[in-house]
Amino acid sequence: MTDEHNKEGISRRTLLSGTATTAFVAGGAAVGGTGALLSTTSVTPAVAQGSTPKYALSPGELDEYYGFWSSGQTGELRIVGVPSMRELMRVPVFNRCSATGWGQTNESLKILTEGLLPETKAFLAAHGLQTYQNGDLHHPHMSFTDGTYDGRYLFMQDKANTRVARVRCDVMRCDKIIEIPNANDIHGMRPQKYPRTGYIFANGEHEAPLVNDGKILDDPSQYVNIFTAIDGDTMEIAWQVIVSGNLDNTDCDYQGKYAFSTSYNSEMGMNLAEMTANEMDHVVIFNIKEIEKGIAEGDYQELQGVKVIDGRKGKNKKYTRYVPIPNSPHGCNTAPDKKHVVINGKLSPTCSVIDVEKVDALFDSDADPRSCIVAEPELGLGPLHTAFDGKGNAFTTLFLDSQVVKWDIEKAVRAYAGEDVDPIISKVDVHYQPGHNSTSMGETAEADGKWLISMNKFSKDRFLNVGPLKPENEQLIDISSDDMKIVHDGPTFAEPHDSIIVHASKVNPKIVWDRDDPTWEDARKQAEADGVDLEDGADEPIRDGNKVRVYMYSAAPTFSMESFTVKQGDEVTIYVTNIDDVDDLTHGFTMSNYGVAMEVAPQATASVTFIAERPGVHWFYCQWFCHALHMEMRGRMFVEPRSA
Ligand code: K7E
Ligand code: CUA
Repeated sequence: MTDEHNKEGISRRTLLSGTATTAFVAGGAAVGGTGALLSTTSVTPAVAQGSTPKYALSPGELDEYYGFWSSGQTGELRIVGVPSMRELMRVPVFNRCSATGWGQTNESLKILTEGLLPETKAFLAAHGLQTYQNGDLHHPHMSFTDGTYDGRYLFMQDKANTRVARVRCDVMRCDKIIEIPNANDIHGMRPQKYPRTGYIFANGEHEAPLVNDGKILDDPSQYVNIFTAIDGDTMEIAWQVIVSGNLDNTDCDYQGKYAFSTSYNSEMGMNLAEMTANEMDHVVIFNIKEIEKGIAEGDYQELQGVKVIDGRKGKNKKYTRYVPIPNSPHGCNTAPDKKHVVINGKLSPTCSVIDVEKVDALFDSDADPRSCIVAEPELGLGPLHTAFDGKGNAFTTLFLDSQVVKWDIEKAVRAYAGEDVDPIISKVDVHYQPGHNSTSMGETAEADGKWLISMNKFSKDRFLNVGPLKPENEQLIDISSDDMKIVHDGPTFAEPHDSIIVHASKVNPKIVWDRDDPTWEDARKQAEADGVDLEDGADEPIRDGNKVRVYMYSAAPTFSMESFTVKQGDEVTIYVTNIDDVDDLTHGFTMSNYGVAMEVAPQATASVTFIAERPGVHWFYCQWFCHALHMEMRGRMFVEPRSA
């Protein structure tokens, strides 16, 4: 890196305040001399040249990979084809979805409400709500078996409302959402890689009093943070650990022994100056077996029904170790070599590399916590996240430099040991300010080194101007050779943080639903109690006091009921079963002027409940274009006025 380049980097740092900039420089100085110099770095041009890029698929051609994308504050999961970057589907999770009725159907409301804490339900009820209407989904990750994706589930967190959700990969629908007690604002989240998932590790980012009931307010000395292990099969909380400092991102090893969490605020500061004051923050290493043993032996307190172990700094060295890391580390990424964990420096221009084989000694022999660090290359300004190609190389996003840097892990280890080698292979400009990146199969032992996605926070001039709010820009980079080639710009709506790229052979969703799917278990039971077969529907509404249940099936282009009559004020539940056993033949049910709409995919049952408070004639219709006579697929609800 030339001096001029450095100056340019510094000017870009106006994104950070003066305080943080000072801390940044301090952090860099703190590790000076340990990393290699950047003098021989070559910056590859941002535009691919030459032959037709292999990302371009012909019409009808299928992608080689599924991309599972977060959507940040939009709250949904997205499925993107890689390498084409075509958005294939949006899976509602923490958001409210107008198209599918997620957040309105009884089936989705059950999932959205059953995992909420009692006080949350009471809080929401005071606002006339059954569940939150927003979420902040950063990290989607697939379940693992033996170090690679197994195609069972996708897990994801909600930083906004402290939840963790699961999506079934067989139908690509969310089936579980739980709120995490004791913790605040789940940020980093990863599934256990080995032997299987197993645990979902979830970081509470924002510290607060452990019982946060208002008795303690502005007394940060009594604030803690909580690391949570969730059982991915049952979606119940296995245990929690109290830690010192906040928790940012997390990952775990390929041996099933340790999990690692970065902390950008070991100071427990309450403002920017305090949070960035220390030259060193830390990574917390969690000893999974010892924590399990401590739980089994009763070394915990029970809080809100959860077993909580004390792993604070200096408390109990069996459970946790605090490894000093230069100022404000962010990303935490385990390499497919099953040996190295890369901690991304953010305010420090370095990445710190932990050797998992040296972690045992930290717990067994009280070794210096830093003795597990085997490399600390200086990579550029603002390293946030690292991905891998499975060939010994790492790819780190440099937020402030607007670059991705490719570097050799083994050379970084040798340089740290004193050898005169430069671990940096190449850099590529990205547009602009990248956060996460991901490589094809890169967070598994089967990393294949074909594609890298740089998930850029700013798109500025890369697309037609759509007003002050701009899309993000996700760039597809060919990493099959040493000079990284950007082959595609992919605009996305607010705001993907993270993504994973999963080979299509790992995922095999159903074409139509199975009729015995548990999703509509409640509808099945109610129909049985009413003596109705869901697939046959009922000829008339079934009245039960002021509760009315309407059972119909849909078969293109008709609903089994042309009309039905209810009374004003009735609580009406409509059950629709789509009996079309045909690939892609989805119907919908919209009750006009009632704010009611839901999707019913082939062979599914969906239901919705509303109060028939508007008298008169109300058309219901199918809102999913299903047939040449789709417009004709409609019927009437007659609501008799109360006075009549
Ligand atoms: Cu870096 Cu929430 Cu994973 Cu965003 S976090 S970039
Ligand atoms: Cu059924 Cu449109």
